[in-house]
Parts: sequence; C-alpha cells; structure tokens
Amino acid sequence: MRQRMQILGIMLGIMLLAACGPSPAKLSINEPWARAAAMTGASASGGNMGNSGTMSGTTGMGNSGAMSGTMDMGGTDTAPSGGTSAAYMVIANTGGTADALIKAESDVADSVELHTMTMQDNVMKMTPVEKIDIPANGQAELKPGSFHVMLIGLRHDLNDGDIVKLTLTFQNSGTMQVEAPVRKP
Ligand SMILES: [Cu+2]
Repeated sequence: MRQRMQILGIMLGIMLLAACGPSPAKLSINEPWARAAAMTGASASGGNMGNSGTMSGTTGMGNSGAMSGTMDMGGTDTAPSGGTSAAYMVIANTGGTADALIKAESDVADSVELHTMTMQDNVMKMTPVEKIDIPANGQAELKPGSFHVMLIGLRHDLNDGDIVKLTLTFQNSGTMQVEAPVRKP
C-alpha cells in the first residue's frame, strides 16, 4: 500500500513537471510602421540601356564619374522599379520559448528581405539576415539603424497615411498579418 502511494506520488510529480515546462512563444506586434518613400521609375536610366553592354565592359580607370554611371545601370537591370523602403515594429514575446522572424512578404514591393545595419569601415551598411531572433520573455526591436523589413522595388509610392500589409513568418508561431501605417521618419 505504501509503495503504491509512492509510485503514485512519483507519477504525479512527473506530470506536474511536464505541465510546468517552458511555455510556448507568445508573440505580439507593437507599433508597426513603414517609411514613406517614392517609387522611382526606371525611365531616366532606361534611355541609356542600349549602352549597357559596352559600358559594363569598361572597368573603372580612375574616372569615378563614368564608373558610377555604369554601376547605376547595372542596378536597373536587376531592380526595374528602383524605390525602396523599410518597415519597423517591436515584436514582443511573453512566452517562455524563443522564436525568430524568418520571412516577411508584402504586395507593395517586388522583394522583401530581413536586414540589419552593421558598421563597416566607419560606414553603416545594410546586411541581409536569415532571421531575427525574438528571445523568450523578451522582444526584438525593428527600428531605423538596426533590424528592419526591407521593401525592395516598390510597386507604388508609400505616402503618409497609407497602410502596408505585411505577412510575417515565424519559426515557431507560424504566420501573422501586420498592417503598418506609412509615415515619415
Ligand atoms: Cu535594408
């Protein structure tokens, strides 16, 4: 009888331990916003496109003006609509398990990437990242000069008061829809 009670006690203990394990990630997104930006047409550099074949063949020979012209045209080949913007927010996690933002999508841009800013040779540079970590019982801050959702190749202007719809995918929490109002920084 006594032994039976002991076994029962142990089993109860195991069940309690399982129930008290780390709680799943519980995310909330606060203060989302996107930076106002104009979609820049490809028409200005489009006029020079016929030259790009010969131009890209010439590597810079000390003439920085000619070189930057060549590089700009290379850029228009890969990103026809040109304009870029970024979306920011605070992702809070009140759960006991860490999570990570692994993908962002939006209809307003041709491609959407996760970026951070790093200092390289005293210049702030944007660097793509595979994910943005959201610690357990903590938060990830997406803000100017730090992590952000990069909107590349805007399909229309982002004006003050517009809404940018984002679909965010998280490692553990699936997808979430966010509506980020556009404003000037
Ligand atoms: Cu960026």
